[in-house]
Amino acid sequence: MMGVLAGLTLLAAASQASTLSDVRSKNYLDCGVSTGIPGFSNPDAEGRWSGLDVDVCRAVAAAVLGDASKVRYTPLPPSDRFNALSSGEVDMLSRNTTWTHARDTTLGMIFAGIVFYDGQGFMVTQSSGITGLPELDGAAICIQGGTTSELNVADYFRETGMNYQPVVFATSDQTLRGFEAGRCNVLTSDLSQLYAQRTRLKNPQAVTILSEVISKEPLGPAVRQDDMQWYNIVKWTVYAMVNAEEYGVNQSNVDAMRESPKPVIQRMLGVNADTGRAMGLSADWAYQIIRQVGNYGEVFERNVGVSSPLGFERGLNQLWNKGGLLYAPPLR
Ligand SMILES: N[C@@H](CCC(=O)N[C@@H](CS)C(=O)NCC(=O)O)C(=O)O
Repeated sequence: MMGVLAGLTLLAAASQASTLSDVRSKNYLDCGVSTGIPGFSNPDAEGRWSGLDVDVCRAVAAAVLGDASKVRYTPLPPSDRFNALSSGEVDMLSRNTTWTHARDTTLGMIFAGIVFYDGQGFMVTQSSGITGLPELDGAAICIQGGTTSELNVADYFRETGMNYQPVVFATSDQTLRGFEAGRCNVLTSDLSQLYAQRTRLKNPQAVTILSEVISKEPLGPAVRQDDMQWYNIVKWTVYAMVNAEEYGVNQSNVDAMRESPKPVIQRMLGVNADTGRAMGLSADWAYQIIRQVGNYGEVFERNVGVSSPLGFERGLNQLWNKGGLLYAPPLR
């Protein structure tokens, strides 16, 4: 009897998903990204991906495989992204995806953190003369289907009693081309994506991004619900990047910081503690993230910050002790 029970327990354990061992045996991470949003996940002419969401994939690969370059990127339009995750086609999603209740509870997936606090905004042609939300009444609005943007705009116009004409496209490229071709005077999406799309316009001077937002769009990576170990790995990868910024550890000083007398830094860098073992990782997992990819602030500035083409201020995406919302639980 005992033997049977023990056998069953083993079977149950064996049938549990282990994304970590899959990723280790493939020796690369499959990361689901967008089809192309500059600053977030975007391929160059040689097919090399970069962006804030891409750096989250790279950070997970650094933590798990010790090598940030061991990532395969799968470009996913909004309508395919959740199936790609639940079917196992990708190991994680890191793709300007908003954390919502329905996505967290009905799709077999779970969000592992927030890497960009965003909100839905509107980009308008200057020739439309629109300067604020009340003037959107009656407008034709270009939107990408399968997004929270499509749902929020419907809520907003119902709530305000205004009218609009949705012009819905499947890909971001089509949405932008539709806007450029005059199918609509207004394009709505997350502000991050509007700033990104504006850099791709032939004449960026001819548009304005309105300052108001109509929603909360917390963007972050997501994993499948059936693998708590993997969930912890992705979640703590994001937290390690935020904690590293808070403790002043960055790509250029991380080696010197191994000599820091501060216990919190020693622990984070695996100098005299092993915070990796309980997640199935090596003791230097966070060191590898910081050395190869950087802390959150470095990743933000490089990809979307004020001196990047997108030009975002930190705003809500600043650390909690500098007036923003980024607050990572302690690494201990
Ligand atoms: N954050 C929103 C919108 C995300 C989204 O997919 N936005 C479009 C607007 S530009 C996009 O990224 N498209 C890129 C693509 O189709 O690959 C969501 O999670 O639904």
